Amino acid sequence: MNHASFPDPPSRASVVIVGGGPAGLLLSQLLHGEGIDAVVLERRDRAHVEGRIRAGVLERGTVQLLRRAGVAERLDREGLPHDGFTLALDGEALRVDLRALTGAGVCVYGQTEVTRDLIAAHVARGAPLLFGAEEVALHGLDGAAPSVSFRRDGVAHRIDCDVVAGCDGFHGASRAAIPAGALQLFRREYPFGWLGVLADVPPCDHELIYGNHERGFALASMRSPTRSRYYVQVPAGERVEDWPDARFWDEAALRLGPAAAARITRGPSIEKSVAPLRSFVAEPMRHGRLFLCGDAAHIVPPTGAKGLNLAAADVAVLFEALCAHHRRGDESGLLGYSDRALARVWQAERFSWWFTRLTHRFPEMDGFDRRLQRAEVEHLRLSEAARRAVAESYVGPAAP
Ligand code: FAS
Ligand code: PHB
Repeated sequence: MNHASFPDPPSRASVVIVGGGPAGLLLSQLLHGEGIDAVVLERRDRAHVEGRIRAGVLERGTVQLLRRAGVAERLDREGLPHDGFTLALDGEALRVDLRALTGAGVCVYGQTEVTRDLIAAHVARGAPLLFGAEEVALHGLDGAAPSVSFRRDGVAHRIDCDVVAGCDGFHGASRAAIPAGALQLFRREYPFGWLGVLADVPPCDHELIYGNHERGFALASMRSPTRSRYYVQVPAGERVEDWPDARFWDEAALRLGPAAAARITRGPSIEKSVAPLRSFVAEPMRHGRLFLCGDAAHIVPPTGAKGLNLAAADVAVLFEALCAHHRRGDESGLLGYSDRALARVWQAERFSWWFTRLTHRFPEMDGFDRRLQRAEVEHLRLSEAARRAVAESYVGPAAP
C-alpha cells in the first residue's frame, strides 16, 4: 500500500472522518487549519481516489471555502470562470446570463482536481489521511465516547474520539451504522443514467450547453480549454461496452443541436462511464455523535451540478459547529447541524429534480409533457424573473 506519505493511526483524535472524498478531505483540512486533530479513514488507495472523474462545476460558496482551507491556489490559476450557460431545446438555444441576473457566476474546475489539491495539502501538512482503511466500524455513537475500528495492512486499529463525521458517500458504512428506525429515507430512482465521456479535445463552446432533444438529454461541459466532458442520457442499466466512441459522438451532436454539433471536435475517450441518477435524502443527518456529510446523507441527479457543492455546504456548517464545540464546549451548532444542513439540501433537491424534469426524456412522457417542457423554456425566454430564479439556484448562495 502507498502509505509512505502518511503517519500511522493515532489511538485518539477529536474527530474521526470516515471517507476521503471531497467532503472528508475538506472537513479535515479545515479542522487542521484550526488546530483540531482529525483523522481521515479512506477505504480505497490514493491512486483510485485521485483517479475518479466526477463533478465539474463549483459554486461561489465552494470556491470561498476552498480558499479558506488554503487549497485554492491551482483553482485560482486554472479554474474557468463561467458567467452563464445555454439551454438548447430541440436545438433552439437560450442563454441564462448568471452574472447579469445574480451578480455571480460559477467556476469550472474538476472534482478530481479539488481532491488532488486536498490530498496534496494533507501530505504537505503530514496530516493523518489513512488510505486502505478496511472494515471500518463505528462504535458507541449514542454515548459520550464513540470510537472507530478498522483494519489496515492486516493490522486491527481502534481510534477513540469525540465526534465521527460520516463522509463515506452513498454506499458507505456511516449511514449504515445508524439503526434503521432512527432514519427517515426519501428517494426517487430515475429510469435513466448519464453516460459520460472525457476527451482531450477543445470544448464546443466557452460555456456549458444543456441539451433537451426528442431522443434525450445531453450536456457539453469541459475541464480546461483542451479537455472536454460530455454526457448523454441513457436507459438505466446501460452498458458502456454498447457505446463505442463514434456512437457517443453521433448521439451527443444530434441532441445538442446543429449549431453546437458543428463546433464539436471529436476524439478518443480517455474515460467513459455510466452514472446512475437518483434523488435521496436521509433525515436526520445526525445520530448521537455521528454527523453525516455529503453523499452519505443525500444524493441529487447531477443535472443541477449540486452534488459536490452540497457536500461542501454540509462541511461548512459542520466545521463551524465543531470549532465552537472544540473551543468553548458549545454544542448548539452540533445540535442544530442537521436542521441547518437539510434546509440547504432540500433546496438543492428541488432544483435538481426540476432541472432534470425540464431537460430529460422520461419514458412515461407523452406529447402533453413535451409541450410543457417547451412552454417552460419559452417562459424562461420571456421572463427575466423566471431566468433569475433559475440563475440563483444554479450559482448557489453566497458564503455566509
Ligand atoms: P464521495 O462518494 O465522493 O466520497 C466518499 C469517499 O468515502 C470515497 O472516497 C469512498 O472510497 C470512501 N468510502 C466509502 N465507503 C467507505 C468505508 N466503508 N470506509 C472508508 N471509506 C469509505 N456531482 C456533480 O455536481 N456533478 C457531476 O457531474 C457528478 N457526477 C457524478 C458521477 C458519479 C459516478 C458519482 C457517483 C457522483 C457524481 N456526482 C456529481 C456527485 C459527486 O460529485 C458527489 O456529490 C461528491 O463526490 C460528494 O462527495 P462526498 O460526499 O465526499 O462523497
Ligand atoms: C461536469 O462537467 O461534469 C458537469 C457539469 C455540469 C453539470 C453536471 C456535470 O450539471
